[in-house]
Amino acid sequence: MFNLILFGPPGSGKGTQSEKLIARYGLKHLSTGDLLRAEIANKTPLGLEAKSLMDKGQLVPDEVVIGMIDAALTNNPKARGFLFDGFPRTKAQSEALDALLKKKGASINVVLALDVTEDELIKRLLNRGLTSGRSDDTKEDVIRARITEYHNKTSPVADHYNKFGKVVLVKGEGSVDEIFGDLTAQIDQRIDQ
Ligand code: B4P
Repeated sequence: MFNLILFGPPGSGKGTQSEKLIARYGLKHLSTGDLLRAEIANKTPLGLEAKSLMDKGQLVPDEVVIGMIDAALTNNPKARGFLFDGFPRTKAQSEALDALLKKKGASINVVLALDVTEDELIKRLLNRGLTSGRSDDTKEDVIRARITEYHNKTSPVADHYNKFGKVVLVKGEGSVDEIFGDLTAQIDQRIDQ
């Protein structure tokens, strides 16, 4: 199995690059943001709880997203590997992920961390908010709250995987294709073709 975490702050290009990476490598894409938005669209109790937190720019509780990932790993026993997008977002989530993968005799192969300045993040997300209909992208104070959550709760995830030498920083500014080229160069060094 080849398991990759695409890491970075909100708006760094995780969703954008994930689409291209799964097409290239045939990995199963697991985006907790997409899974949560599907719950919201289906108006499930979990979706309603998640929406109120997401609209404030806060993270949803660890047990909710860990449960989603656990189910997705169980439901895809034949996957050649997984691309984790927007997960893990806390140290507890990263420890839970390591334990879930260990049960499958697997682990995280690499964490590719997209590096983008804060001004650019805010510009991109406000711009997406003009057309996406995503309520967490329309207000600058909510976007800033998401970035603060990232600094406080999510950056420890990189520290966790850095201890195992698994984090590679990739420039996240430039054209989508240039960034894709840098990401694939890192993956190609590590994946069995
Ligand atoms: P996510 O859905 O993960 O959303 P995101 O981090 O905002 O988006 P992403 O990083 O994928 O967007 P992209 O850069 O591709 O999370 C939303 C919310 O869900 C969180 O705030 C949280 O509340 C909750 N949540 C999700 N996972 C959770 C977890 N594990 N634990 C707890 N809570 C969780 O795109 C941004 C924009 O940039 C796009 O418009 C794109 O077109 C543009 N863009 C991309 N690349 C570009 C480039 N190179 N140049 C210019 N623009 C670019």
